[in-house]
Amino acid sequence: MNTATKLSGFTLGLAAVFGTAYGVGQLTGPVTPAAETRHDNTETGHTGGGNEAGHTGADHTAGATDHLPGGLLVSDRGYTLQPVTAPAGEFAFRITGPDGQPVTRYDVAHDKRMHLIVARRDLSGFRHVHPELATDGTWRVASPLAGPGVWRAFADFTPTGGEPLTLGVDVTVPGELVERPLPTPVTSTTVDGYTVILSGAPQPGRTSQLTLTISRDGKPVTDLQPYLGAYGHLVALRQGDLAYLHVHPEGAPGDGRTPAGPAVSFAAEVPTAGTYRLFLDFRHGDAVHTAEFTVLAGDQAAPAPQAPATTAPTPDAGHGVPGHGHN
Ligand SMILES: [Cu+2]
Repeated sequence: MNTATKLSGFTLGLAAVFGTAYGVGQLTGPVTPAAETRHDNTETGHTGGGNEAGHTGADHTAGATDHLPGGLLVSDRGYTLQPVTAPAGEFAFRITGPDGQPVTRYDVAHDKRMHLIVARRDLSGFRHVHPELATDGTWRVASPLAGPGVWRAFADFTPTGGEPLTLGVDVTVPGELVERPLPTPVTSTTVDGYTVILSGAPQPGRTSQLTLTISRDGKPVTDLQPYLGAYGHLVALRQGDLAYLHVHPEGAPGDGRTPAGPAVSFAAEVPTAGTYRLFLDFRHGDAVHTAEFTVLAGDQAAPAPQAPATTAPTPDAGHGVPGHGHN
């Protein structure tokens, strides 16, 4: 019934080649052979714990889940994201730890102990909110799920004594579903009266600089307000499986070299070619605004603006060839 839920168990290498999902184990984790060999990683432990910069994915000795983008797994390294029944208008969940008990101790990262990001499976409806932790380990927040659809909820956190994790789970809000086609790629967008221009293009497997420049009424905004310890926060979601990338800004407010706009730069690395939706949160006028962009990474980005980014077959690449793929 809910086919979207079955998309969550990607194997990264296969995703790059076929752009499509293999069979997955839904809530129990991936069952592909490649993934099975990875499970011993969780048992042998992580000697690299505390290496907060170790998210580049370049270390071949690391466990396989280290190679996966965030957000694809509902359970990883002993930690599991569990939605909890909540009153209407509220969203609640907990994280259980390796001992099966709800986790109650978290490290602060980007000013918060828990970042909850939600988006519909069609990449609409993005929200980034900060739930409150109850003493029993339940996180609660006014529901950010704005309307019917299949949503992906990402919990981005660091359990005290553990490594940073982003777990993801599908949540269905019943009602009449309105499909929203992904907007075509552009380099300029407007939100709440601000114009945001994107320069730079993400390249698979290596770091690219993405710069977002913010203006209002034709004037550069030079008094951005810090938000979560930065002048901007950028989340990228991959179309197709909603792989989650939290991109770190270059520089920080108060470091003596990072201006408060109009440009905010990020070092971004996307794992594969594909279509991504970027969500830039920035704060100005005591309000947080979110600018959204569709971007193409890799060979799909080579030709000038393609019409709908979702279906265009690329004749020189393997995908799109009739009869290619499944058996
Ligand atoms: Cu957050």
